[in-house]
Amino acid sequence: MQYWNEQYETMNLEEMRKFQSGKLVETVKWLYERVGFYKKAMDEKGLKPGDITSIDDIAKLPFTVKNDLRDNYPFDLCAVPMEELDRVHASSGTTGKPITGPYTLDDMKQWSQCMARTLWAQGVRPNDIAQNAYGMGLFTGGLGFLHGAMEIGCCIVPSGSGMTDRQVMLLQDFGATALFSTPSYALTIAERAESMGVDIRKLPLRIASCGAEPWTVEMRKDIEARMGIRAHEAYGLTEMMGPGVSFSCEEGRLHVNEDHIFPEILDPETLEPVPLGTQGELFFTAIQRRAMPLLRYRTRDITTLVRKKCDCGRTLVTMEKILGRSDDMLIISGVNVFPSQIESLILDVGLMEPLYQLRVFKKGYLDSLKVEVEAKREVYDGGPEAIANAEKALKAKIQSTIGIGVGVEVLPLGSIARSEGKAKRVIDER
Ligand code: DLL
Repeated sequence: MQYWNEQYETMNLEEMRKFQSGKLVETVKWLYERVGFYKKAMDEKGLKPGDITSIDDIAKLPFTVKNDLRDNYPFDLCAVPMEELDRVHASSGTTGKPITGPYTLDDMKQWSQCMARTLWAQGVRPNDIAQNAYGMGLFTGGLGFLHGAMEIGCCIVPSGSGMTDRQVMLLQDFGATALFSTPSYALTIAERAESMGVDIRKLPLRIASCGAEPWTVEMRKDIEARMGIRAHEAYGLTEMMGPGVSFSCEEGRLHVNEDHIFPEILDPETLEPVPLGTQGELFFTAIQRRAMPLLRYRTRDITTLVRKKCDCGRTLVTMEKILGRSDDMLIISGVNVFPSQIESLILDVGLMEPLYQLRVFKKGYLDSLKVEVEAKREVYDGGPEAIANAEKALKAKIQSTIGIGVGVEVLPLGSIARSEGKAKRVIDER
């Protein structure tokens, strides 16, 4: 079979809108009757559940932002009592308390289905052996992929993240055909294999499903070439279920599971909808979940929604690759810059590895940027002159493409911390 769930993956727009409308109406009523936060937010707008009759009414609904989750930590936004929950995940929460992701048993089933759709579209089949190198625990990556792979019925090697030498050994000895990991960890594994003298391209591995952090097309191609595989993409966030919100198909386009998670792109300044095909900030409404469905949740992720016939046959709306999070956007000499744009250029120059960090500091009143990056081995082998030339080449490329002057320093081999999960790209010294 071509699709995991043909009915929803190939539904025509009119039917999808009808389906989404029904689910939104149910969800709004569910929340209004059970979650004080949403009742108050709707009352303040003079809205009653009965005012929401179709998905087109979504714009009337209140927004939810990350601080609302913090203020209501851990379970005040939950629509069901704790004893009716089946699972709680949580985001790592770099500052303060984490964001909680509670699920009912039915939410768990939906999540598994969304993940099975993801993996099926990416070519995972029951006879595959899947090494799951996402962090297994509160993070939604490891267990989300586990549930999807269990639905499909392939053989799972739950290696978790870390112990990279062992990951390489397992790839060799167990012969995984699919790898699940963040893109930066896939790269760490590829690099470690190279230094162990193991050629992953000669192993049975054929696909990877990567996500949880922004990565560029250039980075994807780099992983594909080093491992001799096809690298696919998964996108999601703890607040909406974890991975399984959108997935790349064989055409490489990211389809949103819009029968579960309804996407909107809004202008981040005005919070007004932008026309399809225009870049803006992604907002999501969970229209089928029951433990803690969020309305119009502000993700901070910047992308574009596109509704165009996909050769894979799926009609689910597609999103472009995430450019970055608005929180990670830097303003250098008055120009907006995302780390992913620098990543593209690092790889484009052809002399560097996608191992980099961006140091942001104050120079007078203005923010300045220094790109610290590792070069390819042959550049180091060429000595100081080759290194200086590589630095010059990247500096010139950034100046001519983005139009900003930045410092570039090629660091000694091995100085950038290798990622085992989400890579930290920005060091903020302001
Ligand atoms: O990272 C869920 C996930 C796990 C997705 C495994 C894919 C694979 P959080 O830790 O809550 O959840 O982080 C969510 O990570 O808002 C994006 O900013 C970023 N992100 C996730 N997937 C992608 C992706 C998981 N494919 C936040 N491309 C999101 C770019 C991504 N950014």
